Amino acid sequence: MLHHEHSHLLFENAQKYIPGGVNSPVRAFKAVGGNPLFIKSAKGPYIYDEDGNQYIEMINSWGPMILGHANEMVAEALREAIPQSVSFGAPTAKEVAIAELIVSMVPSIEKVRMVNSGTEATMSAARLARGYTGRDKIIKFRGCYHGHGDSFLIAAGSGAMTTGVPDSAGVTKGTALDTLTAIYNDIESVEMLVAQNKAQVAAIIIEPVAGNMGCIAPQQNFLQQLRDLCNREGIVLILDEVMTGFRLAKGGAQELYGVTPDLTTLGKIIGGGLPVGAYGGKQEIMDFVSPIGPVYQAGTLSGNPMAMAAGYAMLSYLNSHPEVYTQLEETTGNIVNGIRQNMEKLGLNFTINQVGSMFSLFFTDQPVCDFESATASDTQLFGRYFRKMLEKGIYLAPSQFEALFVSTAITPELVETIVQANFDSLQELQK
Ligand code: KE4
Repeated sequence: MLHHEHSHLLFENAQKYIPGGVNSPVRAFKAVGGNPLFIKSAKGPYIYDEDGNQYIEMINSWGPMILGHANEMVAEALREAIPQSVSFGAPTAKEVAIAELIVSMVPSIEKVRMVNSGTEATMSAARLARGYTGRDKIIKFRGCYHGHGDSFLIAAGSGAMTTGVPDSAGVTKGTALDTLTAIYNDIESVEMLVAQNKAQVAAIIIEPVAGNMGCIAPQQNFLQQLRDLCNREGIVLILDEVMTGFRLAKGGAQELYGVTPDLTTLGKIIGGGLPVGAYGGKQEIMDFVSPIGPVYQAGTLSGNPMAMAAGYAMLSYLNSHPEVYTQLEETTGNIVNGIRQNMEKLGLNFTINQVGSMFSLFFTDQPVCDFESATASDTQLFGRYFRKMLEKGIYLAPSQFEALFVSTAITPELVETIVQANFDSLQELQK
């Protein structure tokens, strides 16, 4: 039995000063029960809590740590940057270098603006689409999460689902009226909203592979159908690749599925673990952004030298080592196949969705292709499974409605350990 006294004490104290004791809701373990672990350090595939327990890491900071924790190349880039001072609030050469690199890696991005989080990226992209089209409404999908911008906290996924309330207090009726929600993988639901709001929809924003209601892939040519609809109706197509960008391929999900958005939002991996977001796309649209266009957007720490150093090191490595993606696909496939074999042995038939190095085990025997089918999962059973895996030293995302992320630090031996822990946990759940 693992001991968590230090985490418990820290959590008690944290709750006196921080709402819920955490700086982001999903970390509070509300969806799985028990108290959150306080993490002290991490290295490669391992993460260590304040009580010295070691876990194999499957969250990887919700995506950024694609090369494993404390990657030496990223650390070296930061060590080199620190002596120059850590922030200027002025243009730097590194910002130009990373912008040029992103443009070269993601063909649909002709110009890019750096911000400090995925939320800022999606908020800015939505404002830009409205400014560019002169229209007010945004279409999002039930269960997709695009950060905590007001326009997106309607039928949101991820942490919003751990509180049992996918909407948020504090979002005005006016804002909510301008956000229309469609059903993932259901093009008719989108076409209906567009028809009912003729010439009023500025943008459709989607996670090209959903990760915030668990991992859900776009079916057949769903993304291309959205692309065609946007072309017909003069709507800006925004692919929110905060999670999938530089994770599913060098060029993200848009490379994998061959769909060209008008705007792309980025985060997570782009900062190598430091706070970075970005939005970019067609020059014709991006030139609407201040100071050359009428759409204002700004940020004190946008393009921060430390974040740029870490992000540039990370992206440079991924750009010159595309074999990382085949390695990640293979490792993740081995984990998923192992879990499938476990379920066969145990007579279980839970659903697993995998895309590249993202996957989710849903505690339902039905296909999971949208918010409704995802929420048919047995979240109580997931909570028990989560705690058993934690006991066995496997650190999973503390919610059924999150994707797991595999890093290159996961070796074949660790795949075996993860698969064995899964078998033992599923078997114990049957008792
Ligand atoms: P941030 O503001 O958290 O950097 O990014 C928001 C965001 C935007 N778009 C997508 C597709 C995202 O997945 C996210 C953030 N992802 C969650 C994990 N599911 C962040 C974890 C958290 O909220 O603590």
